Amino acid sequence: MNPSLQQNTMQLLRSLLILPLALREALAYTTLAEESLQSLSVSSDDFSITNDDGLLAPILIPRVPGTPGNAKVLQHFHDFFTNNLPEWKLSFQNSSSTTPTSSGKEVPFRNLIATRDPPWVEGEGEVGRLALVAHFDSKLTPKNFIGATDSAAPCAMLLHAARGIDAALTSKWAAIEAKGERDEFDEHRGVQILLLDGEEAFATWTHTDSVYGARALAEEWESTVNPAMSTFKNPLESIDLFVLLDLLGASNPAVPSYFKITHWAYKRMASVEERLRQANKLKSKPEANFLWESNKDEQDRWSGGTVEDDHLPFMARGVDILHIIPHPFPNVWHTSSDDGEHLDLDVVEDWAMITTAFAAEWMELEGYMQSSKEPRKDSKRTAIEHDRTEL
Ligand code: 1BN
Ligand code: ZN
Repeated sequence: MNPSLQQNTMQLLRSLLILPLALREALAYTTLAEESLQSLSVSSDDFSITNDDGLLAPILIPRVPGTPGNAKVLQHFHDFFTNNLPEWKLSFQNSSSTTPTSSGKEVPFRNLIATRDPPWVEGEGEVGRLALVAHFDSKLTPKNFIGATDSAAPCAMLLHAARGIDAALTSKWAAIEAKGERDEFDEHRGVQILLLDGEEAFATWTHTDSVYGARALAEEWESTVNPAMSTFKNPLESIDLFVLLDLLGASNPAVPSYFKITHWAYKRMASVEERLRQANKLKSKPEANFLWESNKDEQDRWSGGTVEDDHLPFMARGVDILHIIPHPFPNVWHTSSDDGEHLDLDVVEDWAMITTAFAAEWMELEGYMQSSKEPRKDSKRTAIEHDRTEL
């Protein structure tokens, strides 16, 4: 058989093998029960704009790529995972590029990747992952720009989500191993936090002056080959869904559903928001839900891809994207007023809770979200199975 025909045949066989899993995933998911939603909490200390021991305050500094502020924020992320989440595997992906303002000098860009996979998964290529993504660099101008919504607060939300699901992942995976069920293929699901550098343009946003870190990472992952016969041939294919948070933390955000292809995922997050509101777990009282476009249909306007951002190099390579960015953008966007003082901290905390609950549902953690190591006995009864085949 000629090599490319052989490759296509292998691809087809692999797709056929994966199909039952994809179908099963598409058919139903288990929501968090009311009791699990009630157990979620967000500490205001984490999102205080002055608490240096919190998640957010250390990011509220200028952090232009290649500057000491950028390195300091990266160190904050590294320390957070090392001190709180030792089971997460950390790696940096480094690149460099000249920019329109660097006078021919190379500027370094460093992305941080934090990954937690089931303990029995050895090596790459057999685990599909939820990627939760935000950029941590700040814009060169205006001088001393902080970028609190852009994207310090989203980064802090992701740290919160990682910590919020960590113990439940440990409990769930330990229970699976104890029951000897580790070979059930649908449990090969991991989670990844991508903190990306160099999203902002240095001069004017163009395809070459923007998303430096995301471009380098997507390129590298596309050419990183997993072992022969792997289910996923490279780390890009391992991404089940790329959830990009950006420009979050201002009052009254309205986030549309941008992509028809991932509208089902948008609806899952919108449902999380609605259930948290019903359970009185959210602090803000907006006129409409943040995620207000659940009921959109085929005929409506889908503006997917028109808001340029870090997802572009991934989307161009076939990754499914859920873009959580408000439209319109916050009033403070790219101004000196995008600072800690202009954040709506109720909204910030609400996004942190929504993101955590969304990740918990994605990772099928119902029954494991309490601090106890044992799954709750009633989890099967209280959780609701939802059909997500329809748009
Ligand atoms: C989002 C936050 N972006 C930059 N900071 C991307 C963007 C740039 C979106 C220009 C629209 C225009
Ligand atoms: Zn920006």
